[in-house]
Amino acid sequence: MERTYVMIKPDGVQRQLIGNIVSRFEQKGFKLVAGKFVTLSKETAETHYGEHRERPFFGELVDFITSGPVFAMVWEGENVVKVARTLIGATNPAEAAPGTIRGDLAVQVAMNVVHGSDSVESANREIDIFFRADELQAYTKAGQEWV
Ligand code: RTP
Ligand code: MG
Repeated sequence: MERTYVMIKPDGVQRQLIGNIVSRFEQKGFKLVAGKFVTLSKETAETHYGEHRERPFFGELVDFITSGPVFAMVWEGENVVKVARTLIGATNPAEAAPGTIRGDLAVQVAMNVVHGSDSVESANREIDIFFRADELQAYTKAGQEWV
């Protein structure tokens, strides 16, 4: 089954939006298989966002994502990488549709409350950065047959 990496950023944690965001993924029908509350080191942040190393906002992005704890998660389900990105909404909250997480809960591009992997390859890479294999839980989610 497909998996994706989702991370509630320091702004989402500090605004007490963890429950709201986790709820949306649960209600959609995805299964939480791993979660942890961590503060990223500069090295981990630079590895995670490595594709943006040459971008002008890279320094600010790393400073922001390391500024406080994040809530790191792995979600599992059919087509979960793509659907999670749809639930999250456009990168710039000003362009994110109402009903999406960023459309409903954020204003600024730098503080857009949540990260989601952009491809299956990115998801596998990012899950490996944040979780050991034995931190991913296997269990039967009630109601699985309905979604
Ligand atoms: P993320 O990786 O955090 O899920 O966001 P994303 O895929 O929607 O967007 P991405 O292009 O990967 O950019 C990563 C994060 O960098 C910040 N950003 N700032 N100032 C800017 O123009 C700018 N552009 C991007 C955003 O916080 C974005 O989430
Ligand atoms: Mg991205």
